[in-house]
Amino acid sequence: MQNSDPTNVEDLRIYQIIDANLDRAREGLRVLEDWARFGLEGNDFVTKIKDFRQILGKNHLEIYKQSRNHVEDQSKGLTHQEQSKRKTPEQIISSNSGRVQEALRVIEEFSRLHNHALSKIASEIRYEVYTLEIDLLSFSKHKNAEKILKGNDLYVITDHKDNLLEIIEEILIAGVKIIQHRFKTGTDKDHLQEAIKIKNLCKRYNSLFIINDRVDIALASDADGIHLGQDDLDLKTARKLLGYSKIIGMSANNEIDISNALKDGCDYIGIGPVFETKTKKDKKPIGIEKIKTLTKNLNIPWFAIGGIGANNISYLKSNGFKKFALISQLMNSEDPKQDAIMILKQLSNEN
Ligand code: TZP
Ligand code: MG
Repeated sequence: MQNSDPTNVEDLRIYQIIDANLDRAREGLRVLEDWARFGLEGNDFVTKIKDFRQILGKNHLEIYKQSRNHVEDQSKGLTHQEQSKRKTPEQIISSNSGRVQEALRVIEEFSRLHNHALSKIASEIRYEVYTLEIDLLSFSKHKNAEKILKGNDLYVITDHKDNLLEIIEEILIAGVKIIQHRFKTGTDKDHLQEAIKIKNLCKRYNSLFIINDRVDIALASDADGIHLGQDDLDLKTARKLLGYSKIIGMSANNEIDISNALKDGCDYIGIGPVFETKTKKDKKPIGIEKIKTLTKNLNIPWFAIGGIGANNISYLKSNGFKKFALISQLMNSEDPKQDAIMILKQLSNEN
């Protein structure tokens, strides 16, 4: 403590500002910590935030607390109309991170002259909270997408169709929550344009939107994730480019590919073809027994793919398969909505 004189009215006002803002910063951090703990189960975040709170707590000196009420606070209890508009946990994370950052900035400015150590601490934590906010939001987005992947058993992949958007909307109306855009022929411009249109549709129906093969198109269309084959960009590079908020899925059909995918933090796996399929004529089916062996101890979501449709889902389910990805069954359907409803019913059926 330097240059302080607690009998000086000026100083008391400054102490009160610091007292109020230490409370504000600690309260905001507590909101972030509780969401990290109960909402996200993000233990690393919890430890970090707790640490910040404790440092600020230790620096919440008696002289600051004692200054409380020395000056009547005319603005006490005032709320801003934005506060009542907050809805999602992500909005709460953002607004409370902002609150913490602002409070720390005030502490930094007003403690600079009499308590240089506190000013420095406030500045350091403020910078950390900028990163923390982005990381918490990414983590939250990733968790939401993971929940959709875990909670939904039907994954629909697109094909080239003149009325693709109509087909997709019908499927979304039926309740499909995971769509992958697979675009194999055409210009990059057309690819991106179609991707953005589908992404907007998926957003409207709260469904996950995943891009096949192309990390650049996934980024440009702000997709929820990417699906990579073994010959596409490797998972680590894709993760570096996409950041942690995006889902990364992989096609993996043998022990080595599966264990590598798991090691590199893959979010889900596609395995197939289960059966022969016109969509991938050159690929030999893996067969049910081999897939059973490969997935025995797999603890991330996995989707069987290849030749799957209403005619064989029950059979695959009786073999312990749970999640399915399909293209032609819905892309070539006369009534994609009714067919999607029927398949979803088959999947929700316990038998
Ligand atoms: N990967 C393995 S099989 C396959 C892919 C992309 C195609 C599946 O298409 P369909 O029409 O559902 O058999
Ligand atoms: Mg591919």
